[in-house]
Amino acid sequence: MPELILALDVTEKKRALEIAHACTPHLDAIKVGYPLVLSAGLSIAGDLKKAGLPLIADFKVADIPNTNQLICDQVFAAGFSAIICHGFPGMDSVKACVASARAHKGQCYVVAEMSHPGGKEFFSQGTAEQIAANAVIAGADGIIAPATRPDRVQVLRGFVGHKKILSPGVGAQGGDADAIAALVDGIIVGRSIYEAPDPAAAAQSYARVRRVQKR
Ligand code: OMP
Repeated sequence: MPELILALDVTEKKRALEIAHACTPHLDAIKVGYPLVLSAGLSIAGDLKKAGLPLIADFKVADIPNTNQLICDQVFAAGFSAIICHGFPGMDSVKACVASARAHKGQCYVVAEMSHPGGKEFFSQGTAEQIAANAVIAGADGIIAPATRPDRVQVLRGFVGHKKILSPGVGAQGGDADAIAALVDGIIVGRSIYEAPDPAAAAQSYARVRRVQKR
């Protein structure tokens, strides 16, 4: 059954913590990226950890192996439990993120194909498939694949087998949570929850995906 992951792209610390607190009963994890960390600092991880949920750091790490490892080590030391990296810098760069994750008993997810319209420009012609296959070889825990293109998620499932697929792009980007739920292991939802008049009610509504059986 897929997990519900809140993308907490809120740039005001107090508001971010309020939303996280209110939504926590309906969530399986919280994903934090540049918007919140650049405004509130990396220590936001310590504040959010009090909610008791796994914290995913979405820094889409995309550098040489040594720099990737240095970045990931900081992320895990701050209290995050997972890192998202890009796969296009190559297998060695992904392996560096996986190694850091393992050293900290954390997880590593690799972006295989992006959810926005421009995501079709370069993650095409077999590139996404190759990134997904590399993620498996590198020992990553799973991939990120687009809820906006369920057909592509199905193709990429063929490359990752039982590894996890976390899928952003539902709601604000047009993806259908119910259509993608049976295909993936986690659904990432941002604006449709944190911009809702009642974020907790929106999270509770999306939490229906947690009852969907995987195909
Ligand atoms: P909403 O579009 O507001 O639901 O947010 C989606 C979240 O998922 C944001 O934090 C994005 O940065 C992230 N995301 C994508 O939208 N598309 C991708 O292809 C990959 C990610 C991601 O890696 O999480």
